[in-house]
This record gives sequence, structure tokens and C-alpha cells, in this order.
Amino acid sequence: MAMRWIFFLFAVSVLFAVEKTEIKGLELKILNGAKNGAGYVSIYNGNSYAVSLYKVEVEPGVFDRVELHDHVPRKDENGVEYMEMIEIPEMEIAPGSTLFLQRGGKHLMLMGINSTLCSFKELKFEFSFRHGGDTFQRSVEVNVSDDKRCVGL
Ligand SMILES: [Cu+2]
Repeated sequence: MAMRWIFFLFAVSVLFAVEKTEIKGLELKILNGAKNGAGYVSIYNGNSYAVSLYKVEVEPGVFDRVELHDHVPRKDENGVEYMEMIEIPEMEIAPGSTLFLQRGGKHLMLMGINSTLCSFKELKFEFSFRHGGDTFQRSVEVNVSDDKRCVGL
């Protein structure tokens, strides 16, 4: 009986976090002939605690995997500054703030674009977040049939 009660509390807290985490304006940048693409989106954390995005999965599996990327400033041997793209394990979103994944900053990297991409009308992106020991998911759908790469196929 005690176990059941604990599970119930946990489930409520997870639902709460899902409702207060909003994913808006997911946009895919998939260039014709390119091996990898990028995903841009904004994620609002309306909770009173920080949450971290740690995984993104796509159904159907038209990408080998989705990585979380950031750009960091570097200097070459001549002292010239440039930006390097690196994979990061997670992206933290402070309470009440919005994380913007955008060109030149943090972004989703769509690794290994499969040629079956254009045979699907919609892709479902599932975002996995954690806060403390809890995890929760939030899904959004994106239409690919009118993507530039797919038009005319
Ligand atoms: Cu990247």
C-alpha cells in the first residue's frame, strides 16, 4: 500500500513538470545532399526549478541520432578567434526562462540523415528532461512533406 502511494505522488509531480515545459517553433534545417542537419527550437521552463534537456529522439528513425551541440569560442595559433561546434551532455534551463536553440549557438544536430526522410509526412521529436532524480518527456510533431529537400520527390 505504501509503495502505491509513493508512486502516485511521483506520477503527479512528473505530469506537473510536463505541463510547465513548453516547446515552441521547432524548425529543421536540412540542406540538400548534406549528411547532417540542424534543429532550432525554443523551450520554456515554467517550473520553479531548473530542468535539463539531456536527450532528443525522433520517430520514425530517419536520423542515426540527435546530438546536443554548442558553439564555443576558440583561438587558432595566430590568435584568430573562431567558433567550434562541440557535443554537450545536457542543456540546463533555469526556472522561468527560455532556452533558445538557434543558429550559431546551442542547437540540435541531426546526425546521419537517412534517405527515407521524405517518405514520411511527419516526424515526432521526443525531448527528455530531468530535474533531480526525475525524468519526463515532451513531444512535438514537425511536418517534413513541405521541407525544401523533399518538395518534388
Ligand atoms: Cu552541431
